Amino acid sequence: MDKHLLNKILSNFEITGSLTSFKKISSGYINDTFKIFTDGYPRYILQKINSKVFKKPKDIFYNIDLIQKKSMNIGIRLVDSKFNKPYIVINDSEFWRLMDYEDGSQTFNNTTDPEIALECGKVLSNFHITFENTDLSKFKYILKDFHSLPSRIQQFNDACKKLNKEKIKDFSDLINTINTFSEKFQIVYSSKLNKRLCHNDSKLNNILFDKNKKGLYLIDIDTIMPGLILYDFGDTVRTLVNPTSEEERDLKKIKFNKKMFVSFITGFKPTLLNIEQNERDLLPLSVALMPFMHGVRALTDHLNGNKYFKVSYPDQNLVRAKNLIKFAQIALNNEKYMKKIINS
Ligand code: GN1
Ligand code: MG
Repeated sequence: MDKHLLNKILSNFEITGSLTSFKKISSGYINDTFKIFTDGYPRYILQKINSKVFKKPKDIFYNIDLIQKKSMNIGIRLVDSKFNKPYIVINDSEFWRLMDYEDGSQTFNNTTDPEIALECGKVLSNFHITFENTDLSKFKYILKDFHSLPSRIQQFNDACKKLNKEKIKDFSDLINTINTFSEKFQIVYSSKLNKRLCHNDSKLNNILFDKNKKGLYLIDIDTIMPGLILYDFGDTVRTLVNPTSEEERDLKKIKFNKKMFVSFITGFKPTLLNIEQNERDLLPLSVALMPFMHGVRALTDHLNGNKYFKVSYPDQNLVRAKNLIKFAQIALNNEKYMKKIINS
């Protein structure tokens, strides 16, 4: 990315000041993200939406617009383009959006600080209280079957079918684990649970904090669409109670930090008291479901030649898969404990 091109893109938005420098933010697996410094304030976050993943980027803005028309606040402030849209399109297919950068804000890839867990609980609870009783009928499903484990398993099986016998042997342990565990999660898809407006990517590093570590709001708004409370709960908790990130190769470092779970639940109380019993009952299982499903997706992508998630070395998706599936097993061992805390 060069400064000239960035200037060209920025010239399409209503911004204050002019570009002085920029920094690529590399934590996301999908979009291209840049922090933009200008000679004025606010600073900005610029993103190019990955159109291979998001085939209908306009749907993302459609959902956000629905929310904002009801004066519901997601926190994020999109900057209007000079054509009065919250994005611009260049070369016919590249969607770019610009957001105000929250001055002094920060995110965490992993943590063992219970105060942060408490704040995460509050932020996620706040999101769900805000969107409670939202009429979901008008919302677009941005990514079809995004959190459907049955279809993720189907995609995984399709990828396995293309492997030769030698390769199958290399992956036999992981394949067996996936086959054994996937049945445990069927109950999520056979239960008639409430649909709610969900963030659908509520992992720790998508929760924004101010400089004093107070939780602000959820960032990364691409996947806001109807879903189950389990998806959001499971995704936040999996990244919060695990002291290491999903990039860690040393599986011994993967743990379940009980203190973090208790602290998160304290912050999440308002939503916990608000949801139905059948949703509450499955929350502990969701802490295993989400990493399991992400692990299956990462392995599928590895087998397919890393076409979906960004990787910086060839086996990165395999490392993620082993890591995530390992955490899912640990989470299953902690199901009873989580149930006890949730019910207390
Ligand atoms: C992707 O790009 P990022 O990191 O926000 C993915 C999530 C996964 C995550 C892995 C649209 O999100 O589902 O949880 O990687 N998003 C999409 O941590 O596939
Ligand atoms: Mg995302």
